[in-house]
Amino acid sequence: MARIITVGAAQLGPIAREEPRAQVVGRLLALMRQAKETGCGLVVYPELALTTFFPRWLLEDPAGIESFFEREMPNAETQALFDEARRLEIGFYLGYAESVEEDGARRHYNTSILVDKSGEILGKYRKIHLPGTAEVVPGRAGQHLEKRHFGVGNLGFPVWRAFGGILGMCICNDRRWPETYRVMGLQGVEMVLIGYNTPVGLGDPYELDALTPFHNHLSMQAGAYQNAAWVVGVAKAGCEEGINMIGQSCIIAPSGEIVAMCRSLGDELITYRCDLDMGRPYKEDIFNFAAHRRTEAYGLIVERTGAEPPPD
Ligand code: ING
Repeated sequence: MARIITVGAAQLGPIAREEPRAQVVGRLLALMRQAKETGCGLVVYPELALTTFFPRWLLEDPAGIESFFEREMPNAETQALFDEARRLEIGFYLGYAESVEEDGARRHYNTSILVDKSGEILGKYRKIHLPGTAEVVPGRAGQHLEKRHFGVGNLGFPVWRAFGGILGMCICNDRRWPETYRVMGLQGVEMVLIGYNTPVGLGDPYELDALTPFHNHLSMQAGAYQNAAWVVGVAKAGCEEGINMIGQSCIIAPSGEIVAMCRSLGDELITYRCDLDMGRPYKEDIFNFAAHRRTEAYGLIVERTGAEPPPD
């Protein structure tokens, strides 16, 4: 019997800096209900789906910074999302800023969770590839200070048996790195869920900015095809606090084809009936890792030691 997941990519428009969590959760609930009405068993929200993309600013007041983070999940503001998921019997991926006590210290991560149809958290991922800088880059229109606000994720790239298949997660900049998909691909992943907040550009050099939408899809389509997996990429889009963010959220098949894409820069749901067995012919033939990959011949044992540029 075909293993079908009907997936909803729930793109969000801008979230204002002062927008109350309750108002944002109301938007998420509307998209969840729309997803259920269209037969979805899983809905995917963007990265940092509860707040504005605050790493665009140099924030220095500790209490102000902490106000963008969640110390528990679910919590008072998000419990309604978990309750509705249970009532509707629909799972979800949610990106948010996580503040946690670990080894006696307060740590901060750019996090996503996978929640099943009973409203239980199945799995957690913490963003590993943190783009930008820890310090302000003078003269730049848009700053990108994730290295200042988040620690590097310490959970690896796990996958989970869920929704009838093998699912994995990553966040935003992770999608640009082939290692992200390959580590999950080596674990047999069949669907990768990705939330992103991507400014059209950081203002320099313009030539790269102009290609941001192209690079967005290129990265995810390549990751999907080369690992024979579905990829669901979901944006927080539009002009958020004066910064233009790309949209074009999409659902990508293991063939690398985009099968559904958002057209707006606001809250918008797209859906697709994803056959998890569509990746099988690719995994059994062209990307049969056991039959064709030869790590011992690569020169650098990339899985174990990590490749370093050759010495000068
Ligand atoms: N955002 C961006 C991303 O990787 C970025 C950073 C912007 C990279 C523009 C390249 C060009 O999509 C996050 N949050 O990682």
